[in-house]
This record gives sequence, C-alpha cells and structure tokens, in this order.
Amino acid sequence: MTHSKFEPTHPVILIVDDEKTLRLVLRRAMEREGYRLMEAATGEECLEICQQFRPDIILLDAMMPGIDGFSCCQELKHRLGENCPPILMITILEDQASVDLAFEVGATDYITKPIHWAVLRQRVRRILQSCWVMAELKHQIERERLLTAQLEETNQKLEQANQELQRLALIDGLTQISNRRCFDDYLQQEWKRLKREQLPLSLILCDLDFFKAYNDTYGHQAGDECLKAVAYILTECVYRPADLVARYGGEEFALILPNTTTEGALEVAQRVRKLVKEKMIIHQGSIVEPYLTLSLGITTVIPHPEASIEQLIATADKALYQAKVRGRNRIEI
Ligand code: GH3
Ligand code: MG
Ligand code: MG
Ligand code: MG
Repeated sequence: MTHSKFEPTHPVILIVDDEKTLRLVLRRAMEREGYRLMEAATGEECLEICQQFRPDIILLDAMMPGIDGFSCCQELKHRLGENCPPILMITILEDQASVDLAFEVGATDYITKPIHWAVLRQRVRRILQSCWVMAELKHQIERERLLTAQLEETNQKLEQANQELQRLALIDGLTQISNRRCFDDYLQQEWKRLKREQLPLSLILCDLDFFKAYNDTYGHQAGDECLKAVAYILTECVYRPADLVARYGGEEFALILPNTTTEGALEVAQRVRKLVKEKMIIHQGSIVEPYLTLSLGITTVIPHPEASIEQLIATADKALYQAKVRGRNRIEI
C-alpha cells in the first residue's frame, strides 16, 4: 500500500443525509474504522460546513429536500474547484440517468442504498488513498518545479558571473581600458580580417616622457592618477568603434586602428599630443616641457603572408624609439 505523508491519522468524513437514522448508523460504522465524523442534514448545511472546513471525503445523499445531492455536488465543485474533497454519492436512485448525472456533476463515485457496508468501507478507503497519492504527486511536481526554477536562476547568475569574469580578464585594473591580453587578441583578430580584405592596419605605440621622474617628483599614487588621465584622453582620441585603446605596459599605451592609413593614424596621434598638452599635467621633472608629454610611434601595413604581427609591433616600437632619441614629445613613423 502506498503511504503518503498527506494521509491523516483520522480522516474526517462528512455525512450529508436527511435521514437521521441513517446518519447515526453510518457514523457508528465509520467511527469503528477510525474515521472522525461530521454530519449535515441538508445540502445547505453541507455547503455551509465546507465553506469553513474541509472534510477528507463527503458521503452525499442524492435525494434531499431543498438542494438535492446533485446540485449540492455541483455547487461544491464550483465553489471549491481543485480543493473540493472527493464526493461519494449514496442513493436509492439506480437508473442510468441518475448515475450519469452524479458523475456529470463531479461525484467521485456512486453507491446505492441499502448500503452494503463492506463495499462502502472499501470505496471510502480507495478514494481517500488515491487522493493522498494525488496530493503527494502534486507536491512532488511542485517541488521539482521549484527546484528547476532555482537551478535556472543559479545558472543564470553563474552565466552572468562568468561573463563578468571574462570582461574583467580583458580590462586593465588601474585605467579601466583594455589590457595587454585584450590588445593581443584584438590585434590577431583584426590582422586576420584585414589580411583577407587587403586593407591597411595602423598601430600607434605611446610612451610617457620622463615618467620615472614624474613618479619621483609627485609620488607613485600621483603617477597612477596621471596614467588614468592619459588613458581617458586616449579613448577620447579615437572615433571609430573598431579602434582599440589598450594599456600596453607600465606607462605605455597602444592604439589599434583597423582600416586606417598612415595619414589617418597620424591624425589620431596628433590629436593625442594636442589633448595631452591641453590637459596641462604639470611635470616639473620633465626635461622637454614643464608639463606631461608623450612620444608616439606609428606603423601601417596591409597584412600579407610574409608579414607578421611581431614585425608590426617591432616597427612601431622602432618608430617610438626614434621619437625618444630625437628629443621626445613627438611622433615618428
Ligand atoms: P622615457 O621618457 O625614456 O620613456 O623615460 P621614462 O622615465 O618614462 O621611462 P622608464 O622606462 O625609465 O620609466 C618608466 C616609469 O614608469 C617607471 C615606472 O615606475 C613607471 N610606471 C610603470 N607603470 C606604472 C604604474 O602603473 N604606475 C605608476 N605610478 N608608474 C608606473
Ligand atoms: Mg434522502
Ligand atoms: Mg616605457
Ligand atoms: Mg616613458
């Protein structure tokens, strides 16, 4: 036998019958079986009781003055819906129409008078048991639904955290612009694309002038602030969505400009110099100017099979070195 945690120790039976004697006999018989009993003499009384209390099963007489059993059953179903206790109709009516009607209005089962006690006992037990099993199943389904929802929510959070981690892995912690890893990935991607499309790729490398002296003069923290300011300026200097500004190293920055000629890159580099100059970051330790300056190296290439990313970077680095040895605060190609 299936045991459900929804099974009460003493299930409550509501007897609805206008015959007092029958109610009494039923009560005695069912109490012996361990049930608790409630009684209603009319359909109205039954409806009233069920408004406040939910018996585990209703034994409902079909023939009663006032609301008869069929209407009472229908009304109970209407009012209580899914929460309606199972209804076992007990009646002397044996004709097909009455039996059909009983099931039509929602009765769970139907037995006839005179009551066959052994049958009633079994019917009541069967009905109650299947109700508990159903309740158990519903409960399990609901629990599974909840678990699934929780799992989905957790997965969503994990996915978000994962995306955030991936984003953070490509961002420089200090300046909040792209980091070296992002630079490498993006350069490789654009290199391949522009090789296919046979379009120019420009790279600008920038290095702050006398930045060691800046740190020595104003402290490392001020140096950090200065790097943040320069990073921000650089992002203001590029206009195309495909352009990428990255922190390349300590006080070095790189700009990847896809589909951009040397002239275009030169324009960007000039804008960088202009905006940095306008920002007037005081730098008394600098030998070239009393404010912060930077040196820039530009290179442009239409990627082809004999060329490489390493060569591209080395060429830009060489140009940057030229800018340094030729006096800093300048652009070299
Ligand atoms: P040059 O004009 O030749 O580029 O001289 P420089 O002093 O800028 O170059 P050098 O390579 O000698 O020094 C770079 C300095 O940048 C030294 C280093 O402490 C500083 N630096 C690198 N990364 C950071 C950083 O994250 N924060 C700060 N505050 N300073 C940094
Ligand atoms: Mg009756
Ligand atoms: Mg440097
Ligand atoms: Mg430097």
